Amino acid sequence: MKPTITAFANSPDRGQGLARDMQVRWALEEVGQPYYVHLLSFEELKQPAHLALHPFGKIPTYEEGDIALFESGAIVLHIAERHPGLLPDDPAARARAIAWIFAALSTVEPPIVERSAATLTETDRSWYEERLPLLNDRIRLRLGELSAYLGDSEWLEATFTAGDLMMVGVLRRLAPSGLLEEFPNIAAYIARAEARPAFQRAFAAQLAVFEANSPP
Ligand code: GTB
Repeated sequence: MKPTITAFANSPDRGQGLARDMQVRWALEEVGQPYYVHLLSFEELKQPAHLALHPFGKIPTYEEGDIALFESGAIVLHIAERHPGLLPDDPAARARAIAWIFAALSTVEPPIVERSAATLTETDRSWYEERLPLLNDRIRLRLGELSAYLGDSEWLEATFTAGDLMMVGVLRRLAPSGLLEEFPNIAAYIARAEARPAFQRAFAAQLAVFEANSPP
């Protein structure tokens, strides 16, 4: 059955593929699963129809038959478990790949989200100039650790997995910060992932939505 996902009708990222439907689209493209997209306005996100699907009124969601999911990590893991291509068959390697999904979302992402929130909502506050370097240092700590682990490897484990997909999805949000340039192996890792045909298809699909809904 063809699943339906939700995405922003007008993404605030202006088509950069930074909203989290991108990870879900990318996972579906990696495994060759076609999908429908239900586009929602910000107002619709908070309406009862969507809240019944997503308790926090956000995108993305995923529906397939009697399965209704929210949270990009849970959705990507579900896709990876249902289709070959994003999780290794070997149980130990599979468990490691799943650990990287959690690491991306619960260890690497929090300081990145904190920085994004500050740059979006706190630039006019008296403490902002003092706070930004602290937020950057928290991110540098995680990037340094990730960079040391990655070394010269192509992916986090022996092959590309859902763990890389989620990690790169998180790291891409740092593009405007200038922090990635301090870690050339992480910048190269992101570029490698972005060069994957499945990423390119997912990126083009979300960009097409932005372009279709933008005035010329
Ligand atoms: N933990 C959840 C998950 O991983 O699925 C978080 C979901 C989430 O934050 N969704 C956001 C949302 O629906 C969109 S992705 N927000 C609407 C709301 O809360 O009302 C976060 C996001 C938004 C915008 C940009 N951007 O403009 O660059 C990047 C990322």
